[in-house]
Amino acid sequence: MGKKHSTLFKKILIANRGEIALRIIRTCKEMGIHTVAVYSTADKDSLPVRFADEAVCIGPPSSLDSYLKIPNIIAAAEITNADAIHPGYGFLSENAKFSKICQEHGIKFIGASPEMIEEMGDKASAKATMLAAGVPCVPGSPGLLKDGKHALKIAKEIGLPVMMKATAGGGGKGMRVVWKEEDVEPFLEAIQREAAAAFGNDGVYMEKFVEEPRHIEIQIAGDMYGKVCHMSERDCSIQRRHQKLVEETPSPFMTAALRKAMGEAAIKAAKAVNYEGVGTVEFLVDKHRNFYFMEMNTRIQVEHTITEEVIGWDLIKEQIKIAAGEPITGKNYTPQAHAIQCRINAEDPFNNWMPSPGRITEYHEPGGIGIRIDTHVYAGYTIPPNYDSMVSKLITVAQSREEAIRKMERALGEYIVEGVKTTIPFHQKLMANERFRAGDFTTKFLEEWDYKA
Ligand code: MV4
Repeated sequence: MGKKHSTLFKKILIANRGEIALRIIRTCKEMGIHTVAVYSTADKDSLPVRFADEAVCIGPPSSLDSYLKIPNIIAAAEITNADAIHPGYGFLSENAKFSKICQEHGIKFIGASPEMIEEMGDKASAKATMLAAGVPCVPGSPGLLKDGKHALKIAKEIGLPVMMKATAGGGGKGMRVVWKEEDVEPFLEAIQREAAAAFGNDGVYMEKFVEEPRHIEIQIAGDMYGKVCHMSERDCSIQRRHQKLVEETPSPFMTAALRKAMGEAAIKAAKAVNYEGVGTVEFLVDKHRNFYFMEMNTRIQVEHTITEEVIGWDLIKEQIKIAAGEPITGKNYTPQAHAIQCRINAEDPFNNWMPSPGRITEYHEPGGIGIRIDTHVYAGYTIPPNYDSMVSKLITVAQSREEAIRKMERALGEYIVEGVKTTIPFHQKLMANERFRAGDFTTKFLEEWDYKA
């Protein structure tokens, strides 16, 4: 796949918006690559539009008519003569059809091949591939469940509680925990129905339910010469309804032995599919430090920043170089510092996380050593109601976890965002929480913690 010689791109179109579009433009500028921003009419006054070399309007505010509208994006790339497209995260970043159409138009998609996206997007087939490659997986059904009787038989074999998951799901969609035998059949039918409607695929598989797991993921990179390396882990256990709120590296739960084992498993996973590009292998980790493959993400992730801060790599630059056919070093990395990211959203954490779009009337960013803010907002900017509500990513990096937390408290205290409600007060409460400070949390932490008290 791709060109064997290492010519970097002349012009990259960024098929995204917000902070990640700006983040990609910044790296392109540093690499001497021209940029094309695409934007919906809701984003005409955005910083990516202002800072890109060229900008093309691709439609009205609705994502379906703009950032997800493949013909408009391809037309923008052709008009501007872009030789590559960077999809960022979300939108078309893991869309096999888009990756294929880019290929057919001779435009390099800076992401996974259509085949890879399809294979990793089908969770049961991804799991079978990983199991065959020797990557630890949660014990469960070999492939899809045939019917209720088959499901009940397997549930009895592995023992309740079990989880049934739609093979086309992921990120928390199309899955249920089963605690009672009599629920196996009706739950299976419900997931099948929901999955058929949501994904056009009613395949469901089963696995043992891992109670109170941590979500720990390994950042990897692979090149077209078969070299793969890992950049250690990120702990993303602080989530609400499958939306990550805080990420950190290293994980407070990590040991040298676990990092080595998980890093090796992630590399095995990437090699099993000849992975090319930067990616993430997600694992569930139980209280005994058993770890299990969960999903593989073939995109740059929101939380890539903390890995950059502790490893010293620009991961967008790596993505671009790998896509252009450059080799990677193949060396594995261990964090040399501690980084934490708080996602600042325009939401009201004290009113059911209600979105709070609108005009930012006053804006002041914290600064000083060890502070990074990735954002596209500014004083006077209006957050449109049409997209996700992320305002910024506030990242601190320090020599120890304790220092990174103290720095985050200091930074949150200096951060002024007025005109919209934000999650800043929530993060302040979290940073002060004893269990958080002790690193004693799982993916159930936010459900259990009464942060309003
Ligand atoms: C699980 C699990 C427990 N046991 N699988 C959630 C998202 C999707 N990627 C898989 N997920 C889970 N799969 C088994 N066998 C618990 C979750 C889960 C979870 C995982 C990571 C982070 C947050 C979570 C919140 C609820 C459930």
